[in-house]
Amino acid sequence: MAEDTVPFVSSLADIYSHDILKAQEYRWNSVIQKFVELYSKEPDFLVRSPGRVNLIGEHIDYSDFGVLPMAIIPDILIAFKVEKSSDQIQLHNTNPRFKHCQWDVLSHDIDADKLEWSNYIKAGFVKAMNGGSSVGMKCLVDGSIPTGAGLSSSAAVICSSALSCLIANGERKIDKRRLVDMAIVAEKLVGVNTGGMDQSASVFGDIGSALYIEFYPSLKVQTVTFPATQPEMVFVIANTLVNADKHDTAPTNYNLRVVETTLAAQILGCSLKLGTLHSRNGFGGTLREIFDRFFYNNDEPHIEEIRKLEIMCEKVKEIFPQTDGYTHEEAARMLRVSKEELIEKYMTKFPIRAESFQLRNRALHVFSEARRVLQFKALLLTRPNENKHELVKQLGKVMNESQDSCRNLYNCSCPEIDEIISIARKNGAVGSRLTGAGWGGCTVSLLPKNRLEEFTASLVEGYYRKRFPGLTNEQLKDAFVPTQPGKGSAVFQVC
Ligand code: NG1
Ligand code: MG
Repeated sequence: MAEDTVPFVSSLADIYSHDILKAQEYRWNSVIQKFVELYSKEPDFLVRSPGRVNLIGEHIDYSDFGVLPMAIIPDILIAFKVEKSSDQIQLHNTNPRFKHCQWDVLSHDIDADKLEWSNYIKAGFVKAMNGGSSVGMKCLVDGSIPTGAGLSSSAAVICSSALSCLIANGERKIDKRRLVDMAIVAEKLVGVNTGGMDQSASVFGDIGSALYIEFYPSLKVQTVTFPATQPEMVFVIANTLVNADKHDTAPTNYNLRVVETTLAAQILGCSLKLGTLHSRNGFGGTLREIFDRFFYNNDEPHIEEIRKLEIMCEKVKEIFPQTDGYTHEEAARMLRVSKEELIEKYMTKFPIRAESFQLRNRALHVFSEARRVLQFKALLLTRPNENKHELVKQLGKVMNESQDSCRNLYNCSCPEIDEIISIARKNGAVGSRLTGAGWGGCTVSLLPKNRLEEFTASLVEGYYRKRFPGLTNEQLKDAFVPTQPGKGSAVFQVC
């Protein structure tokens, strides 16, 4: 089981593995140097929170089903100095794309309709200290996670800003679960009705392990190490370089998926007579709650979880026969409320737009993806002594099935993701899928290490050079993100 409080470290060797230590030391020193140039003082602390790659379990965290991500090396670093006598927060970023800003400690206003980078920092502050920092701070942010790539740059910013604020205000023993909870609510302030996967992975990450994260009935994180395979396997993240913007109001909107799955849960609850559900994501009970209640009522303890999830898929097909979606009127009728009530409750709290709700397909994706997570985890944990080839094949197969479901039932893939995945599977990947919210962003592939070169070359020629002929070699290097599982949030005190 993972440790409980955010570690304070005195050496970067406690955060990064040997092979990347030198490069990170160089980076951290440059951040400190830049801080001194800007503010003519050394920072008191540096905190960091990493991005994550989700191996499997896409778009099911907000339905309260378990997911299997791992923290990655790229991270957000915040260097800061506490200014007790000041009432100002000063914020700089090492990347000139993100403009300097400054605000009064008493007014951490956030306008969720405006996409400003400082909103993410403010949101972390507001939720960490119940209204914001009570001391002034000088901050410098440095990020190495590509933005809009499905690698949780936003969650990493919020986790590290909430953490900085707690420390600046005198806290030293910071419970990881508390930090995760703050970061989840903070992300909602910025306008995304997020699940809890990214924040949990960023805070709880562990060198060398993936994480199995459960949300129901409360947050539980288990580390899962990878079995040795012959040949050795690696996960590779390849970025489509197409931005996935969750704030746009297109029908592909992330918030709409949260509404569709929540509506499906409420309607299943009515049809299966499961009684009043507990509101968990601000709208109503989740599909996970439906699952639990249904089997509790039907008292069938002998059935395996995986089979139970298949049974839920059969129920979904019975209750939602329409394969082409449900209009507002139809959904309202099934829920036994008026169309106006439905719109008021589900469509006004977060930016969203929709002509119809794909209740059947979304619910089928959620229950079947939850099943795939259990299958994937079981494969990782069984460690068979023989037939390691078969294990790898099975892992790849589950990843591919996840991709099919994301594309066909959840409609969160896009042509660029499909293209990378098709090239990847023909050139060494045993499994390849989108990771994160989709609609652009990154893919993750599982492949034998000895095919890495061929795999990379095929994507460079078959995808990057064709789609982005002007890409420099430096940009091309950034298209592949380092993928060893890394440590979660940590604090470094500058002496
Ligand atoms: P990304 O795209 O990495 O920000 C989003 C959500 C997750 C999860 C995934 C889909 C936020 C901050 N994160 O991740 O909670 O739902 O999509 O599995 O909204
Ligand atoms: Mg994000």
